[in-house]
Amino acid sequence: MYNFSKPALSPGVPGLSFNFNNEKMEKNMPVTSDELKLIARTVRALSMDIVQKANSGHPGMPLGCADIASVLWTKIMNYNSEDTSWVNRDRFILSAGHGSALLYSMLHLSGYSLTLDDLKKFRQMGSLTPGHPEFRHTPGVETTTGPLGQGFANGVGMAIAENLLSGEFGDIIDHYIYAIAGDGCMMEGVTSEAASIAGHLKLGNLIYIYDSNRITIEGSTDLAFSENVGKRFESYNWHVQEIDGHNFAEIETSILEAQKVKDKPSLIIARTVIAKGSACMEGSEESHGAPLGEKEIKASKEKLGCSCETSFDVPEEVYSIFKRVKNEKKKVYDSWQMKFNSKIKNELKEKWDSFFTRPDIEKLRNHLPVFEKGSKIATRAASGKVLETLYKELPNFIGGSADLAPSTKTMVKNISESGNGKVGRILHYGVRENAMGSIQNGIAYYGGFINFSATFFVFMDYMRPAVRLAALSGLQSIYIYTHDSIFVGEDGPTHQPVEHLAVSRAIPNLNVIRPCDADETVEAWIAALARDNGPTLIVLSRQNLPVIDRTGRASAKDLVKGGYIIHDYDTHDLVILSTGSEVHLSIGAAVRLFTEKGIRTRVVSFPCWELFDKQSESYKKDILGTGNKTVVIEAGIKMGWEKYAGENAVFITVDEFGKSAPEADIADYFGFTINKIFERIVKYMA
Ligand SMILES: Cc1ncc(C[n+]2csc(CCOP(=O)(O)OP(=O)(O)O)c2C)c(N)n1
Ligand SMILES: [Mg+2]
Repeated sequence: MYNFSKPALSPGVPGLSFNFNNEKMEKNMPVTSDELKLIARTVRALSMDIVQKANSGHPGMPLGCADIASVLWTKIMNYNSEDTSWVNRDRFILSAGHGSALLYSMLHLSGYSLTLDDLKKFRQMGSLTPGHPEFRHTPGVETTTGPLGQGFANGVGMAIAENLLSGEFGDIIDHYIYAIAGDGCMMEGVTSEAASIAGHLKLGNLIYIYDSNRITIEGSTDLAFSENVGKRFESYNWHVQEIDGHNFAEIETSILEAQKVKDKPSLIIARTVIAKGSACMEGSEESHGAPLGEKEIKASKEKLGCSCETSFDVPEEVYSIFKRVKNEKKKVYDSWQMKFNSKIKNELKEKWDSFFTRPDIEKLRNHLPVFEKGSKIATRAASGKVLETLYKELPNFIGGSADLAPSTKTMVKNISESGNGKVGRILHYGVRENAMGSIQNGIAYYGGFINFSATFFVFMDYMRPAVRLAALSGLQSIYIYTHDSIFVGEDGPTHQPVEHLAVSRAIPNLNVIRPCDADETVEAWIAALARDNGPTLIVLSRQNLPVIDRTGRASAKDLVKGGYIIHDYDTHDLVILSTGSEVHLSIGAAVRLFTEKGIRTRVVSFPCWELFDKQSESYKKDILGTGNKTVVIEAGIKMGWEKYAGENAVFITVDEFGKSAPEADIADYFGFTINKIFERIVKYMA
């Protein structure tokens, strides 16, 4: 049990001396504090019932944050539950995603398409109320959360997007991003990275409330968390306040105060009690992740003054308060629409459409770079050339690197850049891959922008949680991962990805594209731009690669089929499946095999498994060939290739860590030269 007499976690944060005047505030309130009390009590009862009915879930957080949520949804946030994609709505993120019962209760009460019946199906198959909030699944849910800290960082991405959009369209975009984050979020590393960059960028539109109940699953935060969070955030350049999270006036006043701070993100440390309002569970970690039980719920409802006989009981009065709230909010919405109609529809229509309609890919094609056949260029450099076009042609195209822009080739001249206190279309994320992925997702959740991030492929490990969530949430996040194999060379095995292609391909709904040359790199970008319901990962070489002469060969446009024949004879004795920098080696070996040994080798360029899997069975059969002799050539682990090549294929792959040595020596050591491939195949065919 938590000792309530303990001092607050972050005592003495300056700038906290409010002069609360409840009476005065009451007069200005469209919702009175008695009404707030009734709402919060109802939310508590609902949340207890939701979790109890499912016999699974997290009641502690919803009870502890019911007061904060009641103020946010009635008196603070602008939204229209009937137009969930309203561009200028305030965003709300439940970073402490385990408190989903709270979010669902609030969405139900405030008029979103979420019925009491939906709440009764919490955590059940196919329901609108999954265990943790899921974007694109439940109306009103802005982000997928549950992995702690992700929501916190997503909000930073939203704040960046809001900032850029208001830079383009003026005060037609002027909303806030709110979040509730718990002790767990505050401990996660991704939060520190995201908070650090948010403070540096001076994102004044961020207002985060920290549910500081000092309880996590194992018990008191005394076990593992003793820093002064307020001071920490102050040093990140955040505006910090500390309040009693159960005092409506303090909640409201602190948020209004935070709204006034334009040059800093705001953290409101709300001292709360987990399971507040329950009969015997207040302050107990046991309330975190298990139903309270019928007996405790009955006693708690009695204590709160709710009806104890029925569950899912929402007093008519609560619905009627929310109806009034809805009408008030509708006025704000309507006046915004008027402003929008006069300003955007007349003056800025074309520009607006260029943000909010999908790019015309065929038109874009005409502007994309063309590469000289036979010349040599690293695919990362080819991607850099593509970026120049994209930045120029698409005003809503943004992105950045985690301090590796010169290496990932993601710097483009004469484009606005982020820096101290400003956002730009080129984002300098600093050395923060972890937050970069999650911030990028936040931008994608927000809408209106197409955005990419860039780093070395090996450091994808630092952002895998975000990549996974982008795939789960169907976000158009584009990842540029360069230095894609052992051919990184002298930097050695720490910098040489080997298992990363397999790891990436293992994530459902993620398109992993490893282009073999500059032309395929262009097509990889086109595929990524055209895909707006899921992320795309483009894996690029550090080293120069020949631009394959396509005369008499399939066009690189066939990349869209995932795999296609790039070299062939009338019939074939074997098939090579290959990707990226190994494709030109495969073609080189195939030519020698034919001229010196009469062996006819089909080479399949196989840049994207996921796109290939979507092709017809007959196409796949045609490409993979009729014989049973297959060789896979890829500078990564073999895992997964069996699916296309069969168990008995020859795998020229890298199933160990790489080496620190010059590129040519590495190629020779691991068998990735035309000579070595030739010899290996001759032996195999014999
Ligand atoms: C990245 C991550 N690690 C672990 C968990 C499992 N988990 C869920 S809630 C939680 C404790 C969170 O504590 P807090 O945020 O204080 O929530 P409270 O118990 O106060 O509701 C943990 C460890 C998770 N969801 N995400
Ligand atoms: Mg907690």
